[in-house]
Amino acid sequence: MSAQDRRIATLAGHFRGAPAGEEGLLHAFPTMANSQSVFEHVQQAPEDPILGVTVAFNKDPSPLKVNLGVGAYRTEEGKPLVLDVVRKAEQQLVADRSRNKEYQPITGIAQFNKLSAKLILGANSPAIAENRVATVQVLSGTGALRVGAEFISRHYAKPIVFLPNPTWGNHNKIFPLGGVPQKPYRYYDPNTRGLDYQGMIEDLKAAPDGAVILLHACAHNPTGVDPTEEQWEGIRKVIRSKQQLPFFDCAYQGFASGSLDKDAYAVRTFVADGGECFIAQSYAKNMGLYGERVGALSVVCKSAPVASRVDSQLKMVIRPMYSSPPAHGAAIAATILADGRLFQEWTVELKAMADRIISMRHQLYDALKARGTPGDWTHVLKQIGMFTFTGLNKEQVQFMTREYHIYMTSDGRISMAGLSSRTVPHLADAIHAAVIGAQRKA
Ligand code: KET
Repeated sequence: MSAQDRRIATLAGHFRGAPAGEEGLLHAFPTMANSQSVFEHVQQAPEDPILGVTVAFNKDPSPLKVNLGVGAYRTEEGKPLVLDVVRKAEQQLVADRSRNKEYQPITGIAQFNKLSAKLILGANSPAIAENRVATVQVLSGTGALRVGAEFISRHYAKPIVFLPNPTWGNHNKIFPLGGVPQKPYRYYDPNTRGLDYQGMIEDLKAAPDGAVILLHACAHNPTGVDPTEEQWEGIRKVIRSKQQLPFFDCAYQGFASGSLDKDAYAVRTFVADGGECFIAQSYAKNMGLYGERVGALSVVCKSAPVASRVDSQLKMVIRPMYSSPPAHGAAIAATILADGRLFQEWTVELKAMADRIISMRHQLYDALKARGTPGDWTHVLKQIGMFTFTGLNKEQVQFMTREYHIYMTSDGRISMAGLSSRTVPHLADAIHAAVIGAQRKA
């Protein structure tokens, strides 16, 4: 019998099946076909409060439907946008035959890490010059938070995090699962639709010395309410006086004001005082690289030797979690960040996105005024970044989805980046009807 014949004979044996006695025995095992699933008890999980909105939207056949749920930028035509500068960088990468698909280092592309730290801390940052920033490439903003949480749970003496109330809905899942229990601090005042600065300061003062304090670097999600520069100064003083550890979530650099430097203000004032902090950076929104999962985690330390040891321990967190990050998206970002001309083009495209969002704020405000919708809607103009926290309640949101096919999160948050001149009147009609309806009921 040739080697090939032997292989065929063995294969044929597999198809004939096992002898009768053995077969009966195998069927008695729980993971075999004829018994109940070992997962029979598993309950249906609810859809994600944000990404589940897109699931519901996709199922709706109505031509009127608008998705204002997830924070993802859309053009005036309602289409996802791939930045021109991203296409250019991508073409350069594809054309470069010297590139390969080898594994990346555990902490990703070194140049990407350097340039990400520079983007958030500023070109002349002493912390960078002194080599006391440990930066690792991670799976977008979510990955940065998760890796940061696990590092804190392993190496920090006060593993408890205080989160603003309200905050991005994933924060209070990421930190506990990363081993860091969470508590809220006061942030938003529904009466003024602004910052509850006094409440925030009181809660930070009442939090334990050394606690981790999560701060949205700019364009607070979901409220669109940011502290003023004076308020940031007050917040910094309390946090530093209590030796608390600031953890910045920076998912919208450039989206708040249209300027990358302005939106880095809060982070840079904290780093300027020489103290330590964590920074989670995402390129999902500002480069439109959502699905490429491009982000960085920086730990600003007191000295270069500490930063080097922190870097070594970040590797110990990452290696058993996902080994190493994907290459493509971070290579795009690094190409743009490294090339003066591409960087310049990026800032122009970023500003255009931020400006379109601001123009949607004015159009929506004007449309509500024109309809005489009861209430003060100036917060639509004042709030910062991708979202408007409308103040509409869960019932009103359900009404707008049911009657107008407008999809948004149940807390009344709308993504202004998902609106266009074409859909503003429809949204204004829906809000008007929801507000009038609620008044009638009351
Ligand atoms: N932080 C904040 C504050 C944030 O809003 C998001 C995403 C992230 C981190 C994580 O983004 P990543 O894609 O991992 O870089 N927010 C939008 C999308 C989502 O919920 O995943 C949103 O709020 O719609």
